[in-house]
Amino acid sequence: MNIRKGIVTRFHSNTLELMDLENGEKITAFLRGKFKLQKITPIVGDYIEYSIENNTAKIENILPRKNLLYRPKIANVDQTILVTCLKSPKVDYLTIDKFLIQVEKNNLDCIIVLNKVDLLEKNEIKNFLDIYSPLYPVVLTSAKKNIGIEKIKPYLKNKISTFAGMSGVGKSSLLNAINPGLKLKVGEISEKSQRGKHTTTYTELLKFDFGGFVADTPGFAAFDVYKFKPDELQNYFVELKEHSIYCGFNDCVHINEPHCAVKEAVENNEISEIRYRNYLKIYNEIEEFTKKTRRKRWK
Ligand SMILES: Nc1nc2c(ncn2[C@@H]2O[C@H](COP(=O)(O)OP(=O)(O)O)[C@@H](O)[C@H]2O)c(=O)[nH]1
Ligand SMILES: [Mg+2]
Ligand SMILES: [Zn+2]
Repeated sequence: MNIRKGIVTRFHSNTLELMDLENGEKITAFLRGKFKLQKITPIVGDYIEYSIENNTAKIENILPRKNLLYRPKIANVDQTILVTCLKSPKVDYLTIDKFLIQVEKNNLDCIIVLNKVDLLEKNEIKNFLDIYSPLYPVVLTSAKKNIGIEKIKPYLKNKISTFAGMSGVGKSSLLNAINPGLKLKVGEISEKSQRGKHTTTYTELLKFDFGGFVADTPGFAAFDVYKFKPDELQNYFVELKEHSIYCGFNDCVHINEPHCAVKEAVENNEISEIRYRNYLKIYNEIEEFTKKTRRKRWK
């Protein structure tokens, strides 16, 4: 039997679509019964081995997963491109930080794309860069004016990426600018339809002509931060984590403790005050959320 390697790109009711990793051919394949017995199902992003007999492709093996994201389900993601804008729609730094926390929680590499720079003043761009460029690679773009598109491509090449960010920031527009053949619908509120009331949606891996795959969905949701424990939160602010090893107390959460290296770093402008305040806000939001759900459980 001739065994070949592929990657799962999409699901249908009884079959799945895969792409042969050597020749890029798109193939519709059936699952073997053994997967049902083993209760393993391949998901989008899975690297698999398949065979072809009598013109029928069958999945033989699912190769070990590097990781697994859940909203929606997708395997083997290398990195997230966090797309944001600041105006139209207005996105605040708190929302951006909630996305970044999810990225860190899932241990993904992250590139921040600030889109719609055509709508911004120089000082608005500078403020953004002052906060985020010490922490993550930042690319400035305008999908509308075709600015910065070439700078994103090297990050995407030969990787599996997900595009995260609020609805309307320009994720689909950017993907179309990066690879015109993708023909993604612009102006569609995919985030809403994912919750699945009126339209059935699906995750699909799309291939870039220059190599690499992308899903137009994040694999996580910003509101999932409420499920974290408050003292776990600091691990997902990269610069807090870095400074916290010098705090006086091992279990310092950088709020009221003395000898706190994080608070010192905020005072010395080594940590952005905006980021630190967002940390406090999210910390409090998690505590409030935990109290509320506990109260509900007692009723
Ligand atoms: N001014 C401006 N508008 C943009 C830019 N990129 C996208 N848009 C517009 O923003 C809206 C939402 O874009 P879309 O790609 O659907 O966002 P998505 O929900 O993140 O996929 C559309 O009306 C786009 O034409 C940009 O760089 N500048
Ligand atoms: Mg979209
Ligand atoms: Zn501290």
